[in-house]
Amino acid sequence: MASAYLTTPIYYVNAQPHLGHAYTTIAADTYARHMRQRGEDVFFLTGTDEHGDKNARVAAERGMTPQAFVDENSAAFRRMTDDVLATPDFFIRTTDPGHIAYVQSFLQTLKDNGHVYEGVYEGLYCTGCEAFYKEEDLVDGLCPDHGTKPEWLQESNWFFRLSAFQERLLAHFDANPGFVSPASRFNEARSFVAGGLEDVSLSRASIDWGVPLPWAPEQTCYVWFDALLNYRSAMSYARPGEDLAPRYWPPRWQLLAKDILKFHAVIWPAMLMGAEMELPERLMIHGYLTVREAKMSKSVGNVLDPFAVIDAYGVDALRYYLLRDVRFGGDGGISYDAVHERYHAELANDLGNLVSRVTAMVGKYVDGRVPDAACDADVAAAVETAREAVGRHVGELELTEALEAAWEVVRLLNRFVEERAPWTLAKDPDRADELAGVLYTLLDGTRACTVLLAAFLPASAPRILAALGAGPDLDWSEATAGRLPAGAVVPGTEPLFPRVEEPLGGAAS
Ligand code: ME8
Repeated sequence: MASAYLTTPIYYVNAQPHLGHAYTTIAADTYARHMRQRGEDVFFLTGTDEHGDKNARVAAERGMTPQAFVDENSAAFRRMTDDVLATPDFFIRTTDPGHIAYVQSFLQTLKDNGHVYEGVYEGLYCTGCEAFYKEEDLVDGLCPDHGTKPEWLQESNWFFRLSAFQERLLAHFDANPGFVSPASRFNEARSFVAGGLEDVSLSRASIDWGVPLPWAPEQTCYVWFDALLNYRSAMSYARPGEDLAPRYWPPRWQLLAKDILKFHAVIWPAMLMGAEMELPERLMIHGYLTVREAKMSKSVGNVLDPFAVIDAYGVDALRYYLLRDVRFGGDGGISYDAVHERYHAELANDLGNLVSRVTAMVGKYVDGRVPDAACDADVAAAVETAREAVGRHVGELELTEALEAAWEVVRLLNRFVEERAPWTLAKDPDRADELAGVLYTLLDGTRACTVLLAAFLPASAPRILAALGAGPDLDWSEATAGRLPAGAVVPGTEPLFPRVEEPLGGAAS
């Protein structure tokens, strides 16, 4: 059985989860669910990034201890994960004792391997990014992401010899053109490496809220080193008593947005090289969801509320909308109006009505049971085409293309109803066989298509299958025509995607 390890970034808990976080988690979950359907041994990791000055400062402002603060906010991210129906195999927190122990042993390995030295750091630091900036990278003296003034820092630190890895990194990029997707991000990361690398500070003297360096416990590990290691530390303690690394390492896909490309495509692989570990196979750098042109972010505050969308339209509407409206990989504007529009046009009309109409006709014309007939050959062929395309696209994390391929079948079935007009066939007893074939095709085609869509629409897929009289099996082998057993009762359903009168208001409309 193939194993598939995939990760999302671990999110900062300095504020509440927003749609941007839900987006990466939903995308990764869609992949995880799909690969489970295909019988792969999936390990899907997400979680929270809890150390660093950013959290300590907000905690202090609230009069809380950092631990109490991160406990509360990590729980909000955990709830978000559940609310979007994500199914991680482990939810990591960087305050887990298992993670802390792993970070310490990894740092010791880096040091033992000669990649760590002591020096003095002087520079501009943005707490929002938890990163150092060069003067020339600032915009009018302000952080390009946060619009805040970075602070001047000078302290004695331990450094990671990143510069020593330039050649090896370049060789890795050149030997693995699929290492970073899409290609534009690959080029960006490669040229960053080619432009020359400076060593990076791996510890901070002035910050207490972090993992103490094993050899200099008065310093804490720079939060990005601590955070990146989550992907590897989870392997060591997610299943007590079992080292998961031999089974899952390295990750097949790591998902993230372009804001943290450099950390993942440059520092992270260099750290792994320094510890003589295998690098992740591929990084998927998706774009930003933007609201009226501006990147959504907690620090900027122009967020679109995923929970409001879920309350109004249901979780599948959120998942579908995010992966359908913005081509996965690129940037895209989102709005409550667009959610409203796609929900009604595609989920309610194309898919929901198809299920309602077909099951109602089966009730009316053939006693509410699956007719004994075969699936139409053209529909069966279209299902095969879609099955191959959905599988191929999801494998490449081309999630929008995968949805489009599955939707071809939904559209075909809608045309099939109109063209074959079961209501006309039902009037002529001599055409009973033809009617049976048409209704079987509609039931079975919708069933197979639902299996294709199940990773995208995890709440609705089981309801649709039940409505059609199909069993709950989502195994990929079911995504083929002719599996619906004749004679099964077709219970039908309440509307799957009921009308919502008004779009949500607020910032995005
Ligand atoms: O950077 N559009 O955490 P973070 C798309 N803790 N995706 C978005 C988004 C948007 N507008 N906003 C956020 C951190 N994201 C670090 C990561 S990993 C070792 C440490 C998603 O809370 C996207 O995946 O700022 C982005 O990379 C991530 O959230 C940043 O989350």
